[in-house]
Amino acid sequence: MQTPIQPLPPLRTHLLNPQPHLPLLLLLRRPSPLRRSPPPPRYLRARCYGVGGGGGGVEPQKRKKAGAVSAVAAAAAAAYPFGEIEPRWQRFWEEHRTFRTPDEVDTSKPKCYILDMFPYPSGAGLHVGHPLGYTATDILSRYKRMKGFNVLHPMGWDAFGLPAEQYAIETGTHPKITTKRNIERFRSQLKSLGFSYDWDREISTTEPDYYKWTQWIFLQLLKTGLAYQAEVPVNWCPALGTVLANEEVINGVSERGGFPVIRKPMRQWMLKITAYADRLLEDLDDLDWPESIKEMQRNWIGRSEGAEIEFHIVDFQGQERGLHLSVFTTRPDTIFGATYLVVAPEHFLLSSLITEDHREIVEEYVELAARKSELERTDLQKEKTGVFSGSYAKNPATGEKIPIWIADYVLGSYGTGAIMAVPAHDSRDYEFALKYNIPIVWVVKPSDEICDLNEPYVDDGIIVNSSSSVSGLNITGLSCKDGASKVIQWLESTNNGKKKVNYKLRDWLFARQRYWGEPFPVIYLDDTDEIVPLLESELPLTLPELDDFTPTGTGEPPLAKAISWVKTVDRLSGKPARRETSTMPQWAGSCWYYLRFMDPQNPTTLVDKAKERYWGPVDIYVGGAEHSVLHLLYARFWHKVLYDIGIVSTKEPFKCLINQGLILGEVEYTAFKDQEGRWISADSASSSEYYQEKVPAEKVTKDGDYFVLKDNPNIRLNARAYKMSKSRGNVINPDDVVSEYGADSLRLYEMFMGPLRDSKTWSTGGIEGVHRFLARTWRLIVGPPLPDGSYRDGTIASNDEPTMEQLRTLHKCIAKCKPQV
Ligand code: ANZ
Repeated sequence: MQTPIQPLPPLRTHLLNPQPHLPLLLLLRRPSPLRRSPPPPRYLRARCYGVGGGGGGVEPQKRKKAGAVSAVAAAAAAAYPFGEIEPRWQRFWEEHRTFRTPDEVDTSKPKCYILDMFPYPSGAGLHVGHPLGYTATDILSRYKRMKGFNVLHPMGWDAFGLPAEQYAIETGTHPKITTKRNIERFRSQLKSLGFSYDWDREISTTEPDYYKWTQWIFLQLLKTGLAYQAEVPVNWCPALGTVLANEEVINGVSERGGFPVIRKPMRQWMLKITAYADRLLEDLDDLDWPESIKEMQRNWIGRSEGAEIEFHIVDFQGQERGLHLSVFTTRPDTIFGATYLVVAPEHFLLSSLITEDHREIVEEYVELAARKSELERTDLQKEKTGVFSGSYAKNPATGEKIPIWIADYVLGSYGTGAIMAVPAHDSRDYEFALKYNIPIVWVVKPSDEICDLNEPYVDDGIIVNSSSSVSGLNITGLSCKDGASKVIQWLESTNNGKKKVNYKLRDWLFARQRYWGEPFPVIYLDDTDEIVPLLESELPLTLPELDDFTPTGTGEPPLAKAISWVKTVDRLSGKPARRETSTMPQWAGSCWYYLRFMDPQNPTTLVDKAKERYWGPVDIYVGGAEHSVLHLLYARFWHKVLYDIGIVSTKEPFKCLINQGLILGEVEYTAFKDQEGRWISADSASSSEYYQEKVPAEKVTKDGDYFVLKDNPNIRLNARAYKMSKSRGNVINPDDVVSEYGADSLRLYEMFMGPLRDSKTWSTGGIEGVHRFLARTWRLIVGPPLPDGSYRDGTIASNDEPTMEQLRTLHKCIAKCKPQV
């Protein structure tokens, strides 16, 4: 039975400070002093946690669900009534909206916007990896509030996406229902962990009030010419009658059913992210982000400076055929060494290049190449293959006739889809030239000294062998850099080419043939197919209700089944029209959510200008490294577009980025046995005749650097931690941990596991240790349980001045805790 609980008396600093964790722990349980008073008086009296008692307010059989509740954990729980303390404070925070950031804040105070990457509310609920970053940002947020900052620390849901739709296909449950259910579960899980989010700012990308502004941004992209349509290949599965997302295709077959998937061109919405490539690259320099993530973004954008060079096509006699082939090169300085050209098998000029006597063999080759992935084709280890086209080109620098080959190590999707091959200075070309007996001409050497080169020399050096009276070009003796500039000048003055910058980054395919996404705010006029954007006043264009989410079988998205929704009229002309049936990709909603958190209910604008100026940019953004490229690049792109049209005041959305490490499952031990079932030590178990057996942790002990069998220390074991996965059965559910040990134990344990950015292995033993530490802290403040198992009223803390002895102990402790610099 519960009796009223007294307020926690103000804690004396001499009790708060003995250990650095201690004040934090205690303060975590108290609302910020900047905000509200402590909870109403209630009698601080724990239930009986002794034999037969419900530890932490959770029934023993319920706690059992978490796995084997160890005797140690049960005993520790008996001394720390987290099941009473935690929900009480969580209720208090909820009732008093303790962590609400008011709509209007005192803007003379400094601000700190601390953001977690908002989760996709999956059916599986929270994972122990989620609270890792969330706890770190929670600690920071509470700290900053106490330091007098206005803190924005919101949470929401990135809730459009495939799983809810697949579930709808399988069960007929509307994705709206599944999403709502999953969000409720996630929310209650997060609340049970005691995070200090401002729940008044909660948003979901699936709410029409939210996606109205996602659609509005799309309209701005359309207006500025950054959204356009193009024919692009999609993954089409004829057997399933549907277009599949990349992640649904595994080794060329559908993940579901294993049916063949082909690439089929379809008209798709594209976003011109390439127009922002340079700015996306340059502005990385000023960001306080992990260098590895910046490098990944740089590589993804893949900027290459060089030249585009025109080669005239000639016949065997050297006669011009009135055609020319454009190549992209990053080494125009090596033009005198270009002894052949290569075009990709999918090059648009291929059929005009191949001569009749080579047609059959080329066609065969092209067909073979079409079956290979780009990765296979560009693998440096793979033997290079190719076929001669029968045509030649004139090297504009030497005036010489060089052969044109077709080879799949050149990709149709990069540069111009054709290269000038310089075997003396490029390893792939070298290997190819050796194989097909093509001349190799060295035009760069490492230094002035005479040296014989008999392998490709790919570095910079001094240019040799590079002058011609035919073209009048002479770069011999120059450095590669100067040579390249001179060649570019010459190309431009003789109309043979120009300076060119290329990017690996492609425009963003911005459409999915799916139901559960944002509808596009455009219509097509039936008579002319003209695209007409909706008026801003017509937003949001809401998703129509649909009962049948199965694919149409024609490649049309499921929305095509909403016939009365699709059929519409153009407001201005009154002409019959139809709506777009594909939807936006899941990335769309997460591209700008951090802005909406600043002003989540604004009905008239995406974000109020003054609020954006105060809160922007996000000061600290924490999330998994799996988003290091796409989400962060897309969000940066949209932010820059919004900057250009005056919606936001900063060039970048996220000032500081921190990637939390992965939490791996508990270490697993394996031992070897021979055919007779005898143990074999791991260091001598090289034979494949031995088989492996999993060994439970309680049978393992550590001996020096090795893990060995407890009852036979001569047998060494293998120890390894794996990524948590359902199939491995090593997933830890945070709910179980919270009910067994309390939220504080989970949070504190995750913070003590190791540096936030590192990968770490889960250890149930570790959490028990942390839990015991908390229990000790509890006993220090409240005192040990009374003989009947209950606790004293109030705490053993007092307002008395500390004695000299206490102060001495305190300061000795502070000295010990002082960080070692
Ligand atoms: C001549 C040359 C000489 C090259 C030399 C390299 C070294 P990045 O840095 O990745 O941009 N290339 C161009 N287009 C290609 C395509 N579609 N598929 C495969 N390779 C392609 O690389 C640019 C270089 O990759 C270009 O410069 C071209 O080879 C090749 F000593 O041209 B180079």
